[in-house]
Amino acid sequence: MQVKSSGLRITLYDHAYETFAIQYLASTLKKHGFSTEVFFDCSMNKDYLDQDFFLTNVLSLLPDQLARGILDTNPDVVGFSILTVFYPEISKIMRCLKSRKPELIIIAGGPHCILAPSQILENPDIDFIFRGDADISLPMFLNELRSHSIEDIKTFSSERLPGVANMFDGKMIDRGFGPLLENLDEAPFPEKDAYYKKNPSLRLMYTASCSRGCIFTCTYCNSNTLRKIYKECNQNYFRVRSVENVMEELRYVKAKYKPKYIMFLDNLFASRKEWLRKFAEIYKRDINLPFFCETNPNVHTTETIDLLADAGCAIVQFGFQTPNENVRREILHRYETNARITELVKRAKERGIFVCIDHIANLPGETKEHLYEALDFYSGLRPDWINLGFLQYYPRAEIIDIALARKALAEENISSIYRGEGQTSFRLVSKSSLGMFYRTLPFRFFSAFKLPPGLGKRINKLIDSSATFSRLVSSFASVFIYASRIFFAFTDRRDFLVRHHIIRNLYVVRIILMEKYLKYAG
Ligand code: B12
Ligand code: SF4
Repeated sequence: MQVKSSGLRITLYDHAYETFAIQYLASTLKKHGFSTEVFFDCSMNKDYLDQDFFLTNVLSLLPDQLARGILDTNPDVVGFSILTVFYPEISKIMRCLKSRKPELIIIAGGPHCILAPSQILENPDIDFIFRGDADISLPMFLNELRSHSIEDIKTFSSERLPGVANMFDGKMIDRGFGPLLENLDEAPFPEKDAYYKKNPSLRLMYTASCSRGCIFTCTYCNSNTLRKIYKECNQNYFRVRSVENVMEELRYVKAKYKPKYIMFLDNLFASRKEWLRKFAEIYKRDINLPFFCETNPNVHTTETIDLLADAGCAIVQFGFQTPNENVRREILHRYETNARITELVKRAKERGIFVCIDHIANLPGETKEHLYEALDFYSGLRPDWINLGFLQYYPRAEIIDIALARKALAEENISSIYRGEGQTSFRLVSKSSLGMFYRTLPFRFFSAFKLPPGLGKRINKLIDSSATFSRLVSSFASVFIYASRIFFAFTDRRDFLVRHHIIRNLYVVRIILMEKYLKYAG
């Protein structure tokens, strides 16, 4: 079968959030002259899937409704970016697409394709996957598709189809990893119009990316896995755009979309002092909008925190994960000290920045003592917010071996991790031996870092001593935490993220009700 040689139509699917991969690939394909659409699925954020089945079902389009929406764009090729946790959901959409239009070519990329290619290619609905960056390899692939049959392409060499893998004669043809775009300034600015057209509230907060990859070695993180993979190919996965290029984008979007805030979604924002110094000066002068950034404490000092504050940083999010230095070093391979994080948080707060800390619970070998230690530490540190997450195992992550050695995982859990079914969400974690403790943990954390220290300690003691109070907390903690986060968002001017989240989701509700119960009903 050969796809029509001219007018090849590509639709890229995106969901819930604005995915940079899709936004950059869409603009790259347009630059290469391909007719490209983005189908933006506004369903309720699917990372809540496991948290609230009721809301997700009511506020998500069904896979067949999504397939119909995608097919309305009349594509020859449909592309998906797959995060591990979303693979089961996405495969349902693919199934519906293929059953409605068997000749459709389905391609996929993103972390799960890179990490679990053979498991993904077992899915007969997927024709090709892309491993690694596709800024260079996707246009090459589509050019081949313009002039060759898909059966021919399936046998092509890695010179013609770098980074592409597919099944042929029952075997996986693995062509390695896609070449990296070494100079990120060469990428066109990401596609935003399709997103803003569908959900106009998104234009209030422009999301931007100044870098790709990371230099650190955290055992639970994909970026570390990718860094190692590309190192083996003698390529440097961590790349940073020039300040000039970032500013050119921001000046353009400021004039075009008039955003109120900027959200920088890098793994490692401003990892180099000279870059940040230049950024701070030009950003303040030309952009001057409050911004959010996420970064690693190891690349910052009080001096760079000052630069962030001078530039107009309103919210900074530090990956920290646990205050137990041994656990952090031995299990997570993170080498920052508590002294450093304390110094940075203090300085950022003094400079008026809203400080969020990431904490990961349910680490291999975690005990109640570790959690009490964390409560104590946070009650002294007093960040403005703590994002409490529960460890999620991703394929090929080093922490899998550590967890196996410490018997926190069993061999039989591994295949479900590779199938994208290994979620350790709050619901599942709460069934573990520390279950009750974990169920009360969000409230315990909240009491420790947000309430006056004496009160926080008393509440934590009460949870320990009274089974009734503990049950009450575990039942109502999430509602309470959400409500208080909303309260703080509307009383703390800097916390624009949550305010934006609420506005965005109000639009989402309207869009979904229209699409689910009117446009694609029946
Ligand atoms: C920015 C970011 C976010 C942002 C934006 C979301 C997004 N999906 O872009 C926010 C904060 C919203 C976010 C949220 C989440 N994220 Co996130 N995020 C990132 C981060 C830091 C950078 C991604 C990025 O922008 N890269 C820049 C783009 C251009 O590069 P890329 O994604 O690698 O894509 C290239 C290739 O992979 C390939 N490609 C990708 N997709 C496709 C599709 C096709 C068709 C093709 C051909 C090629 C292709 O080509 C692209 C261009 O070269 C990564 C870390 C990382 N190193 O990737 C984590 C990461 C992707 N996130 C991750 C996770 C788990 C999440 C959450 C599930 C967390 C949570 N529980 O809430 C949510 C899910 C949100 C969602 N619905 O997608 C994990 C995924 C792990 C995994 N194995 O799946 C990562 C890898 C971090 C980690 N922990 O290791 N995230
Ligand atoms: S610093 Fe962040 S992005 Fe980098 S390896 Fe660690 S967790 Fe991943």
